[in-house]
Amino acid sequence: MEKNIEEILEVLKAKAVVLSEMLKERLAGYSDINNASGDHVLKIDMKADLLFGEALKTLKCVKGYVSEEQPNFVDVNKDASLIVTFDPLDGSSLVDSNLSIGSIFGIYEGGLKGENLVTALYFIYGPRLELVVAKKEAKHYVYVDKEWKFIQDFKMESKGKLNSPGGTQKYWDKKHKELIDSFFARGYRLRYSGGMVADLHQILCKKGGIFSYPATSDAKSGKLRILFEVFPFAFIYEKAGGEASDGKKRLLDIEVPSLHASTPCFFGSKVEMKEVSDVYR
Ligand code: AHM
Ligand code: MG
Repeated sequence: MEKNIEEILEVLKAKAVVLSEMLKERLAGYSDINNASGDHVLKIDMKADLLFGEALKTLKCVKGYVSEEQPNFVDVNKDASLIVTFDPLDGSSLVDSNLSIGSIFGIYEGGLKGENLVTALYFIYGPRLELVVAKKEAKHYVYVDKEWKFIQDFKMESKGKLNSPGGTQKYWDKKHKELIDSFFARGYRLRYSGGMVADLHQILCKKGGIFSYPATSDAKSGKLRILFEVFPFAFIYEKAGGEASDGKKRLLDIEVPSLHASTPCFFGSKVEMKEVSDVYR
């Protein structure tokens, strides 16, 4: 299985280099398509989806894949055992303003359940192209001189200083607002770009803090999608020594009701995550 995962990683790394070059043109135009979550799809979202999807289709070890930009599961080889889920371009509403965006992947052995996740990774397209890939550890790489160079294993401290609160504040419930306010009252600093890859990557790089995207009165299951965004980051945070929950339960233990389902989610270092669970349980 290890060899097959490496094969998938090599293909995704090559395509991320291609995508990062494509992003250097200002491809901020919209297509006339809405995806399964109702988002208006950018042309570059479709290109990214095609780039990764077509590459996965060439691999014998891939049973199939699900993309945020495709309504259904895509079959590849029925006798293979690995399934890939991906958000080909997360944070694409930031393309026009030239903020960092990313691509997020989960690799499953068996069905699409948290316990079957064997590898999770993301690419971040910022001033530099970087990769974080978690199997046993969460490993951080940078692409320089046509090579992926290892930087570090992420190891979060028990407590951080950053607060990254998602969702529209007027739709937060009272206990959530009090929780977020209490972090600020104790000196936590606001860090929120609107792209979860960059926001969660920053917390990992600074070794701690809290990112939240709660249930709100206008989105009862939150916004972020379990398979494309939440499970991969939950896996990466746990491997980096952090935690990830929906407030009540460990995220990797939640059910997946449908391919495009979303969930409230919290990611962070242990001290902040304990406060989340005290407020939400
Ligand atoms: P996308 O997949 O359409 O780009 O949406 C996901 C993004 C995340 O990167 C980010 O955390 C969230 O949406 C931001 O949402 P909001 O604009 O409500 O703060
Ligand atoms: Mg997304």
